[in-house]
Amino acid sequence: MALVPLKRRSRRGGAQAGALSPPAGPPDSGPFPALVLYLVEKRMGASRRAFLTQLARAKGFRVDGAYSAAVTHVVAEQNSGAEVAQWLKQHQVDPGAGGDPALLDISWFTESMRAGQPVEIQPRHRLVVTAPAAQRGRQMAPYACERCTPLLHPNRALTEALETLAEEAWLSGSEGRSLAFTRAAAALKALPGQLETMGELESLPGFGDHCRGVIQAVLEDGVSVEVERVRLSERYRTLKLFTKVFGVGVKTADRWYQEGLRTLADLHNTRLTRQQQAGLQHYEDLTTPVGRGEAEAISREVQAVVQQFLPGASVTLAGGFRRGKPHGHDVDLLLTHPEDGQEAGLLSRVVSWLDSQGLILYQHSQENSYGPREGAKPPSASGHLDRYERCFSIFRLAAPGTHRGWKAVRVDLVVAPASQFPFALLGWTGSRHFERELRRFARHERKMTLNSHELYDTRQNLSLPAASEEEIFQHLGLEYVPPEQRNA
Ligand code: 8DG
Ligand code: CA
Ligand code: CA
Repeated sequence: MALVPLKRRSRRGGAQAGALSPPAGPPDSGPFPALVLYLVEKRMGASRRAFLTQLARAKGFRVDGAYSAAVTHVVAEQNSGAEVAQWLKQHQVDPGAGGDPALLDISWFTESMRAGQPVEIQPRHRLVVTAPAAQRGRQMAPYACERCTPLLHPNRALTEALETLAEEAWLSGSEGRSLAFTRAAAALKALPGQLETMGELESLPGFGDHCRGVIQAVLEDGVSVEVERVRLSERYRTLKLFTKVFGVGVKTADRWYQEGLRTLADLHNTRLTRQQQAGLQHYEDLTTPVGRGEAEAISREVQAVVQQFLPGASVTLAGGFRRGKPHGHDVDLLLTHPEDGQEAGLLSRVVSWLDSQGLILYQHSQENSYGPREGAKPPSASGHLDRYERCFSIFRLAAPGTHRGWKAVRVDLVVAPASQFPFALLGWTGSRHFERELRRFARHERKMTLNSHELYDTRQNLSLPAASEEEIFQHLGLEYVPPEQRNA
């Protein structure tokens, strides 16, 4: 099916008929005179709406192009009941002129088309209109990507306690448990005020008994004994120490711990990869936070080299710095060029040049493995990591005033073609939890798969293009969340 770019589609909304919008329906006639259908264009798209309209009319249904009080059945695809109700409120041409149409999911429509006549409306066909958040005791939206999460929030002591447990679970290989603590912490980060009573947790999603217990302890005693025990435990401290070495994951750190290794000095007697050797050699620098000024200096340096090899190409600072963090553990830079394909080969030239100037202390590159056939099939829903050409490196940044005159800084360089850039930017801005929640929302609420390359609609079997992050949120039916509010 041909795809209509989102921008053109969304301007042609609903009641105002556009070039592709179906004209107003015929007068009451045909085999089903009691029925007047209206198809909601939002998320269905103009071309699919036109196609479905034609199909229904060919089967004798009356389908109106404009919404009016005559409409008896409103059919929507991938919209919640609340969204359709809201849409109707905005597009009511003649308020109060009667008309209490059934709000139906597309499943009712497809079953009716198959039957050649309107099928009886079952509860599963109806879109449920839930009360707006304000009427439900200000229940917080369940997905982090539906909320604003600023960098600074008033519940730091509580979130740090939960995040310690999340980290401990992650270091123990319990991803599910880790995620539960992370989700609870993320909800607290979105609260505008300080949490003072246990009762306030009722409005937050994702708080099980364990999380509640931790919160209660911190609220009542100032500390959670469990959290303090974790913080002091030898295993937790050692695994944290080891996983901070560039190139060391949980499995390796755990193995070293089992083998009795406890300090960085112990690591000198074990076999290390080239990456881990570099990580150990520059441990102190790499565990010292990178300041925004340093990140911007590196970004300018890379921009100058990029321009030299490919005029018109750009460098964008992503990751935590784009979310407004003043410090980070590394610098994430996205390279692109306005014309697809021009960016090919750029990264290796840039890295070679920087290397030849002695500006790179370590690097390993990965080629782009996202082939042209890849876009035709849905990307893996669980695949967190993308397939862009990239370079994981350690830069030698000039640091005047320090005893050596330079500092080692971790830098990730990623190259994305312009057509995928908004997806890469969204994916590499983070936070990691915000990204995970976006993908979970896409999958469960929209039957779409999102990754750093594309958004794929599994119902329509097509990839939804986007020229900006805003358009990706629009495709997902989410309100736009600016980078500085993605600190979940
Ligand atoms: P920090 O450096 O300020 O401590 O934190 P951050 O900037 O938020 O985290 P990060 O570890 O640098 O990751 C930035 C984003 O990049 C994060 O949302 C995950 C995303 N990302 C991808 N693909 C890949 C990948 O292949 N590897 C890594 N490490 N991160 C990826 O979209
Ligand atoms: Ca980063
Ligand atoms: Ca990074």
